[in-house]
Amino acid sequence: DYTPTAADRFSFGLWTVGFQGADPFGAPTRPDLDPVRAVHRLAELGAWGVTFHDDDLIPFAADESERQRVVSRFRQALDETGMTVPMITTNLFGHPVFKDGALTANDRDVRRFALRKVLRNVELAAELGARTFVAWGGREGSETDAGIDARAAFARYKEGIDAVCEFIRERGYDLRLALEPKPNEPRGDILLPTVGHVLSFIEQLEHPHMVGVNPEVGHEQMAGLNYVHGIAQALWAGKLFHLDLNGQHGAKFDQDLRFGAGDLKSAFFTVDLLENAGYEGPRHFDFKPSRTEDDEGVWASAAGCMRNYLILREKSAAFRADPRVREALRASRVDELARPTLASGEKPEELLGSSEGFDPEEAGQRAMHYERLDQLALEHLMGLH
Ligand code: GLT
Ligand code: MN
Ligand code: MN
Ligand code: MN
Repeated sequence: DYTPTAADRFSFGLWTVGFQGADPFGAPTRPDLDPVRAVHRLAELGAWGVTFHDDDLIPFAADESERQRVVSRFRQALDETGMTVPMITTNLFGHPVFKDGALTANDRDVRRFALRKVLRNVELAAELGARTFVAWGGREGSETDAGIDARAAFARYKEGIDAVCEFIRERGYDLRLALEPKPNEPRGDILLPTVGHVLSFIEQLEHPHMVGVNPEVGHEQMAGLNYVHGIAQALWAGKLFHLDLNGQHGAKFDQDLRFGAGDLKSAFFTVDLLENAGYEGPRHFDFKPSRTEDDEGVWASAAGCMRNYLILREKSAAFRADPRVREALRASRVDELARPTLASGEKPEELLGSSEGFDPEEAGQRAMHYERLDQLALEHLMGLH
């Protein structure tokens, strides 16, 4: 059966199961969800971790005593259930003060307020033992290029992330940052729109080793990109610190469907990659239960995320073990790509001088046999093998 356990390292944002169903055209369809109840319900379903924005737990306007009361009540729920807090993130998008961004807002006092909010939340992350601090720059962007000096915005973005890293180092916290790309929504255009943009931004930082990427399935797919290739590049660069699993149907608004809904074939190859590449981070779900659902539907969709992951994990293992698949992989020479192009010690100069009797006409006629391989993958996915 597909019952999740702590060893599967499944985690959920409080804002996922707590989503009340408000959208730009309609009011909430579900009542407020008590974070303590969310912890208990998620634990019962077999989740291992819970994640949250500061404001998901502590009301934006809370004073110090309310803050302490809320946090200690939450801690008690963690203790009772054995749930962990692997990741924390900061809400820098909800309050009107952030309507023009946070770390890259034109108004300097807004930037300073945003940075204080982040630093305060870093303290909470350390207090709760989180190892990853996600930064999704949802409002860092613009609707008009006239309104933003984009080069200055990158300088301020770097300044903000550098300051957070410096703070973590000075406090001696065991915490890494993961920047989450998204191409648009809520801003017309968001800075750091894709995995690739984040990877290149990280190279400009003062402490690049402390910063990685938090790629979300739907966000890459909104940009028409291949999520599997995106996380593969992040893994290759040693930068897949965390990830947001969900579902999306192509390039349209951010759907945040439960994992497995949307592009199922991509979900299959996502799980196949994570399970075979030695990814050891959390399997974090960032989805929104549809506003058509009641409380029961919320938990059914959360359970569905984990169940779909476990089913796909089993399908991936069966696919890799199938002798026909192994044969088809060989026929497509997939394993040959792992072999370096140059011989060990061979110089490009020597390559230039060697024709090797290679016949491009003959090579141009070789078939790759991907159709057969892909059909086998589909048949495994459809439950035939
Ligand atoms: C928001 C966003 C998500 C991010 C969250 C982290 S907030 O729900 O749509 O993709 O991961 O800030
Ligand atoms: Mn996300
Ligand atoms: Mn999303
Ligand atoms: Mn979202």
